[in-house]
Amino acid sequence: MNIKEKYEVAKQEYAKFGIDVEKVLQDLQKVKVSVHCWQGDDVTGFEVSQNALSGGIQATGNYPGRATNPEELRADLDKALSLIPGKHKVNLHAIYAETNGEAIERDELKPEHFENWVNWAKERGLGLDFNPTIFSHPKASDGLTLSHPNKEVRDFWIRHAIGSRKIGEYFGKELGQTCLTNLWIPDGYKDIPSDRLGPRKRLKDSLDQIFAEKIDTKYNLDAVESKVFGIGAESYTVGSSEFYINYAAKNGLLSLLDTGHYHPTEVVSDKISSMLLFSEKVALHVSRPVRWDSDHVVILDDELKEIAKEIVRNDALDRVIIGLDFFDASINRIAAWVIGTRNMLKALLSAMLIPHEELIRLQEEGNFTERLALMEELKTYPLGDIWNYYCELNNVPVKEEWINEVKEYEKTILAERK
Ligand code: RNT
Ligand code: ZN
Repeated sequence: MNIKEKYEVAKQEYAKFGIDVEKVLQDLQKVKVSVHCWQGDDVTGFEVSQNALSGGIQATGNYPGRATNPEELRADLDKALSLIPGKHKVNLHAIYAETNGEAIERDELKPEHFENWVNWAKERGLGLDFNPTIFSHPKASDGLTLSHPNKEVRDFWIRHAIGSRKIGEYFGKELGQTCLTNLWIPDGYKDIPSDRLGPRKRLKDSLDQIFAEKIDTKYNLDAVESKVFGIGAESYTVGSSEFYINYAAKNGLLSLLDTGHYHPTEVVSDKISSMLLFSEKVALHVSRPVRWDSDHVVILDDELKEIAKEIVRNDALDRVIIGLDFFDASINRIAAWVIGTRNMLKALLSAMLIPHEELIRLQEEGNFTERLALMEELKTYPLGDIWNYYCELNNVPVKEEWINEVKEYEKTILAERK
């Protein structure tokens, strides 16, 4: 049987539950995942005076072939995107600005420094998302930025964050797709603080200044990303979950939930429904924490599938903005993008192939035996046959065929890099 024939058989299996697989594939085709550019170069960026990665995050490994300039990074993204079904978005950080060899301070960055990215995205019909880079910088060297006791430091980062929102607005206008501009800061303390309120008050005040100017939400949406701890900031994080959820709710911003930013027994899949009850939209950074916020490549594990179920089951594909956030420098970086993004899409497809109404009914009736039995049986339904056909439809490699393409690219392109 060929791919199409297997698909036709699999389709019948799902039709038994009243699932219209053709419609499922149309829905999946509309999903845009925001693919983070920073997997391609270990969160390095193109600044003239390069600063080591800081802020309590780490990319470990030294796999050869890292992109070291905008052309290489875009070529690598092109390669990765050619192996992923669907049309997606690319997520940029301020450190990926192109300044023609001129040292431009972060608080001086303007839309013009992202013109090449915009032209590249336009040609491909991609959307762009954005992030101010509030780490890896001398003004963040003591681990404090927007909550810094020194007003000059705060003001510098406030200016950068305001400029970033304008860059987001520019992306939205130019590309006809709303940009999500997400703010994350590393601020925190290694050891037990003697004042928890003061820094949070200062952060609140900084955010008030950053978001004072309204930007048309057709072009730009603002999100704030919380965290529980970082390396070197183990005892206290200024921008905690409670801080940002309250701030976002009160000020009409989006909360961004990163799957690596909670206590290990807490899961983002359980948070989505609560967020959806109180906010129009919520944003995600899908990552894979291994023992800590390690940002491993996303795999098709239970939590990823559970997150996808929450989005699909609650009819929230247009309310949950899905972004990826991992950076593994120990494996081929293009493969990392392909694996993580294909898995995100597979998880969504898998969620779309579940008879949710039936399972909800069983729960309502208190029939937990059948609920569990059916949920377990569904795990071995022929998802793969549907996925393979979807890849074929999208003219991207089926199954592991994409690996050869990455190998070839590694041999001909990456191996030539210094
Ligand atoms: C850090 C946050 C943040 C970064 C990126 C590079 O813990 O997750 O989102 O990973 O901005
Ligand atoms: Zn994140």
